[in-house]
Amino acid sequence: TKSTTRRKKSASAVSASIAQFGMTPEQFKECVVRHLHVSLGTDENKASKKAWWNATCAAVNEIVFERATKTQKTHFQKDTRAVHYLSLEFLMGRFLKNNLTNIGLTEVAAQALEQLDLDFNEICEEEPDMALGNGGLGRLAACFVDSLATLGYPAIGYGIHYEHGLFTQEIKHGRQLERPDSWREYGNPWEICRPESIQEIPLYGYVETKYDENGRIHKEWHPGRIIKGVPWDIPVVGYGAKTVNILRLWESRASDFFNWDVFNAGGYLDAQVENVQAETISKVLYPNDNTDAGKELRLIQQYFFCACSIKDIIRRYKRAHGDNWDNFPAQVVMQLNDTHPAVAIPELMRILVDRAELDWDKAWGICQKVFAYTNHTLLPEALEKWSVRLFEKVLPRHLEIIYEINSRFLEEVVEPAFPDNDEVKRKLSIIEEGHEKMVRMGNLCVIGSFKVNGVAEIHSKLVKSDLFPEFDKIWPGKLTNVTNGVTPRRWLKSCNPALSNLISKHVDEDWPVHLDKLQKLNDLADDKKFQKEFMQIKHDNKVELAKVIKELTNVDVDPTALFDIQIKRLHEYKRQQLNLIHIMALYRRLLQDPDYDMPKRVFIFGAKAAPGYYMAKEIVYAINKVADKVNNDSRIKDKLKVVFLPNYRVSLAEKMIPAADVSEQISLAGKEASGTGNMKLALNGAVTIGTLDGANIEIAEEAGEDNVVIFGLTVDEVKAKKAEGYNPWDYYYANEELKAVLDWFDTDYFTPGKPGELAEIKRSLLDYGDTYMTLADYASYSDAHKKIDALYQDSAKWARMAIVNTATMGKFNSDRSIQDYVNNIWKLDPCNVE
Ligand code: T68
Repeated sequence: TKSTTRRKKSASAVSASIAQFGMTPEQFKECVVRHLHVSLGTDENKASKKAWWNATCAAVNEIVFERATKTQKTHFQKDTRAVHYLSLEFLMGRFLKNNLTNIGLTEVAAQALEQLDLDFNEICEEEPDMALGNGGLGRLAACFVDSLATLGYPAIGYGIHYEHGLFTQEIKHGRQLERPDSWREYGNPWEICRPESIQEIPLYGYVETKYDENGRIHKEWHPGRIIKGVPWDIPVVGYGAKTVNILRLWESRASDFFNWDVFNAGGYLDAQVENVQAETISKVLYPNDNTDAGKELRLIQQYFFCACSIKDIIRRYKRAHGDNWDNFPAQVVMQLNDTHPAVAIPELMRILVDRAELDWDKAWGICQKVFAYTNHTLLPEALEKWSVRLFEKVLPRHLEIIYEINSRFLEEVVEPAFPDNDEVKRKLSIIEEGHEKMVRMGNLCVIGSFKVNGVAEIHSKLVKSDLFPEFDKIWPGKLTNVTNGVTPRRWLKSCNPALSNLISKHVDEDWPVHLDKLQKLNDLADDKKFQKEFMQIKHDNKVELAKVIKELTNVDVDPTALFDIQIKRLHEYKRQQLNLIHIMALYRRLLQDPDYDMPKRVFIFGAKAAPGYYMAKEIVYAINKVADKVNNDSRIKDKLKVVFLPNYRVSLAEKMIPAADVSEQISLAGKEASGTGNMKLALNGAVTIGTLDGANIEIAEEAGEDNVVIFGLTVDEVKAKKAEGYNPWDYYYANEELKAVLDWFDTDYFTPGKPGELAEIKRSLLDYGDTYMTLADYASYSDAHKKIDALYQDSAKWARMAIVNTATMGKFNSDRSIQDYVNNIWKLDPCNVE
C-alpha cells in the first residue's frame, strides 16, 4: 500500500505540472535526450553523469529562460519600480532541484531520468555548489531573491562573479586545509554572459579642480586605470515560475583599448601584467565572516561591483526616462547588504554631481531617497573602516565627496541637534580621527540611507541603543527591524520531500507560499498516528545522514541515537568550544560511571574557519581530536559519538538539517545578530537548545517556551557581568567538572604523544579573558542538556515538541521578511507576468 500511495501521490504531482507547463515524463525525457545530442554533443551510450546533468539543466532552462525573457519584457513595458539588492555575497548552492521544485517538475524529471535508467538524486549530486558567500549574510541574499521572484516583485540582485567561491575544506590529521573552489571550471549551465551590457570602471589617479565661465567649481577625476565589468545573468525562478528575476554578477576584465593603447604604449608585457591585475578583482571571495579584512583588493571589489551596478541601473532608467532625474527615486531603491556596498552612495553622488551636473542638494536629495541599509552585526571587529590614505589612493574623488557629505552632515544635522557637542560630533563623523584617519562605512550608510534595519528584534533594539543611539535621536524611525527568514522551498519542500509530502496530506498544498498554514499541524501534535509518521520520517532522514557520515568520515553512527547538530561558520562568539567542552564532560561522566543515564547521542558539527583565524582553526582541530578518541573508545559502548563533517556548505546543509533532533544555537547573548540556521532546523522538526540571542528569542516566542530549551545569560546579565569585572577563573575553580575538562587540554589524552597541543583553547578561556563568556554559561548549558536528555527519553513528548516546532515556524518564511521590506522600506507593487 505504501508504494501505491506513493504512485498516486506522484501521479497527482505530475498532472499538476502538466497543467502548468504541459510536460509529461516522456516529453521531458525526449527533451533531455535531445539536449544530450544537440547541446552536449554526445549520446546515450557515451554520456557521463555530468553530461546527463548538463542535459537535464538544459531541459529545465527551456522553461526558465523563456519565463525570464517574458518577465524582463513585462517589467520594462510596465516601467515598474524595482529593488536592486547590492550584495558582495550570494550563497546560492545548487540550482537543479530547486528550479525543478519551483517550476513544479521535480516528479516529472525524476520519472524521466528513471526511464533512462538514471537516479535523479545521483544526477543532482553532479552539480557543484555555487558558493559565492561565506555564511548567513550570503545565504540570506539567496533566500531573498527566491522570495522576491516568488512574490512577483520586480527585483535584481547585483554582485560579483567570483571565479573562486568560498574555499573547499579538507580535514587532514584533524586540521583544516583550504583548497580553491573551482565551481565553474567546466562551465555553468545556469548563467548567460551579456557582453552587450559591459561597463567600464575607473580606478586610482587624481582629481583636477576646474572652474567654468560662471566661476563654478568643477571636479574632474583622471583615473589611473580602467577596468571592464562583464555581466553574467543567472535566472532566479520564483515558486510557480510566473516571475523569473535576474541575478547579475560582474566579472572583471582588462579594458582592451585603454590599457593596451593609451597607457601602455611602452610595452606588451607591462600591458599583460595590468591585465592580470584587472582580472584579479573578481578572482576570489574573501573568506572572512564577521571580520573586516581591510585590504586594498577588497575595497576595489566593493567599488567595482557598485560602480558597474549603478551604471547598469542608470542605463535602464534612462532608456525609459531620458535625462530627467526627477523620477529616479520613484523607480529605484537600492538595498545595501551590510556596509560592503557602501561606496555606492558616494558613487551615485559623483555621477549626479560631476557627470549629470546636478547641484549638490538636489543630488543628495535623490541619494537619500534611494538607499537603504541592512546591518548584520554589532561585533566591533566586523564594522568596516577604510584608511583615508588607502581610500585616497584608490578612489580620490570619492574621498572628497565623503568629506563633503560629512561636513554638511555635521554642520546641518548634528550641530542643531547637539549644539556645541564635540563629543557627539566625533562619534557621528564619517571620519574617525586618530593615529591613522579612517572612513567609517557604517556611519556613511546611516547618513546616506532613508532606512536602516537590523535582522532580528533584539538585534535591531541593540543597533538603536548601543551602536547608533545618537542617529536614532536625530532621525527617529529611520532605524527599524526586519526579522530574517528562510525560503521554505529549498529548506523544507526540496530538502525534505518525505516530510513535505506528509505535510501536504494534512495542510493545503500551497503551504510553501503560505507557511503560516503549518499551524494546522499543531492539532496533530498529540495524535499518535501522526507522531509515528513524523518521527519515522525523521528516522529515515537520520538513516540517510548516517550513510553520508560513514562515507565522509568512516564513522558508524546509530540512527536511533539523538542527533545533535551545530552547523555554522566557526567563530568564538558562536561558541563551538562550549559544545565541545560539554561533550568532553559527557565523555568523562561515562568513563567515571559506565551506567551514566543518558540516551545514545551523536554530536555533529559542520563549520569552516576563516583561513587566517588561528583560534577557530584550533577549535576545528580539537573537535576532530576529541572525536577520534571518543569514537574509538570501547569503554563507553558507543553511547557517545562525535562527528565533524568536512566542507560544510549549502548542499551538505540540505542533507543534515532534515536529520536533526537538536539544533545548537549557543552564541553569547547579544552577539548573533539573528541566525538563520536556527530557523531551518526548527522548521524541519529539530528542538533548539539556545541562548536568548538573535532570532532564537522569536523562535521561542513562536514555538512556546515548552518547545525550546533556553539557557545562559541574557543580554542585560552579560552587560552587568562585564561591568562588575568578569573573571573566568572564578568559574574554573567553582566547578569541579569544568576544571577537570579544561585541564584535559593540557594533557596528551586526545593528542597522544603531544601534550599541550590543545592548550591554547584553555588559555583563551582563562588567561585571555574568555571574551565570549563560555565558562559563565557552562553550568547552565550542561543543565539544559540534561533537560534535553530527559525529554528525548519520553518519545511521545519529544514527538510533540518536534511537530510543534515545524508547525510554528511560519513567521520565518523569507516571504514574510520580503513583505516587511516591501511594506516598510521598498514600497513596491507586485507585477503580474502573463
Ligand atoms: C550574519 N553575518 C550574522 N556576515 O552573523 C547572522 N561579514 O547572525 C545573520 O543571521 C546573518 O548575517 C544574516 O543576517 C554574516 O554572515 C558575513 O558573512 C560577513 C562577510 C564579510 C564580512 C563580514
